[in-house]
Amino acid sequence: MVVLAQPPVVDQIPLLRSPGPRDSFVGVPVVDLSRPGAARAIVDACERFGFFKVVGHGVPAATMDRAESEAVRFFAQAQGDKDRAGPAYPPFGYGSKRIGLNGDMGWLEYLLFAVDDAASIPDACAAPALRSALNEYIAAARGVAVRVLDAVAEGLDVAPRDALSGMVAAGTGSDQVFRVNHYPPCPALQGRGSGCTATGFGEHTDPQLVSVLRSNGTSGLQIALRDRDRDGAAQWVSVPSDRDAFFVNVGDSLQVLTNGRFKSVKHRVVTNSLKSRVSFIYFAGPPLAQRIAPLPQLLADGEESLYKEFTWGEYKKAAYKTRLGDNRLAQFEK
Ligand code: GA4
Repeated sequence: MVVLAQPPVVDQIPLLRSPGPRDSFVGVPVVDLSRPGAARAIVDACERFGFFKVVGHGVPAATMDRAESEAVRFFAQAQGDKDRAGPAYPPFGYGSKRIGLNGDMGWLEYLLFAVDDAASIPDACAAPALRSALNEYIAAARGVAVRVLDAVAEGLDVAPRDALSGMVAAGTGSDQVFRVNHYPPCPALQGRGSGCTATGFGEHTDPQLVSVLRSNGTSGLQIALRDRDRDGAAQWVSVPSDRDAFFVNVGDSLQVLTNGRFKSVKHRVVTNSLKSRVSFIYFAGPPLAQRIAPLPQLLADGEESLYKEFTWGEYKKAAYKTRLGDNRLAQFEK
């Protein structure tokens, strides 16, 4: 019998040029949620970058630490035990390397959860200690998303102030998703040249309203600046990690609700060749039946929506038919 050697798994993952120290982005807007002026600062950051860092959030370090150590414990298990918590599709659970349903691959393993209205993951989805640590964390992350969306409404002078946060708050039937990503170091890259790294999570925008991310102290997250370089190429910059802060992404739905005044931020994660990265992302999606259209108060006289009408449920269904890096909003532009 002839046994054919499998190509190394890393060969199935798109390689990227490694970010150099010059690419570290010192200009990430920092918003202190506990200070007056936060609403204005958030709107400014959403307009310029679709991305910002949140400090002064009041979420106890213990909540983050407990969730992180339970997640690390989960990923440290034998592969067979982790596989028993999967697959991630359908509907939710443990996944490794495959992202979505259409062939995207990344150098990561993850847990993906549907979150119910009480900000809890389903009972069967994780062992009790992990579930309880994650539920506490998810409730806190939802709180941050609600405060951020209240601040967006305030900064844009939209009434009522819960016009956006009301799509996510408890009791609204919002469509929330939570994921824990683990990016192991990628030793197979050593020897391929210092400029080479693997894609952890390929470039994409998030379909929801906003996403709230927190990671351990390992770098890897990059965002694309709104301005392209002189050759028209995306300018990727590395976001310095901060385990005490949250990072907020504007998603496609908030882009539409602001009629393009905010743009969803393109982002990706590259592997760190030496250190594991663990990140938590809470995706604040509206209820499935929510109509996604520009808030009337944000349209100037005679200004029309740039987008065709759709509900969040319709957008989500369309999103799952796309590849990660696709421009998902393009099919809804007028
Ligand atoms: C990107 C944001 C969230 O991680 C996610 C992702 C989802 C998935 O991993 O299942 C998608 C991706 C995300 C958008 C396009 C589709 C669906 C993978 C993919 C190729 C959970 C989400 O809601 O949309």
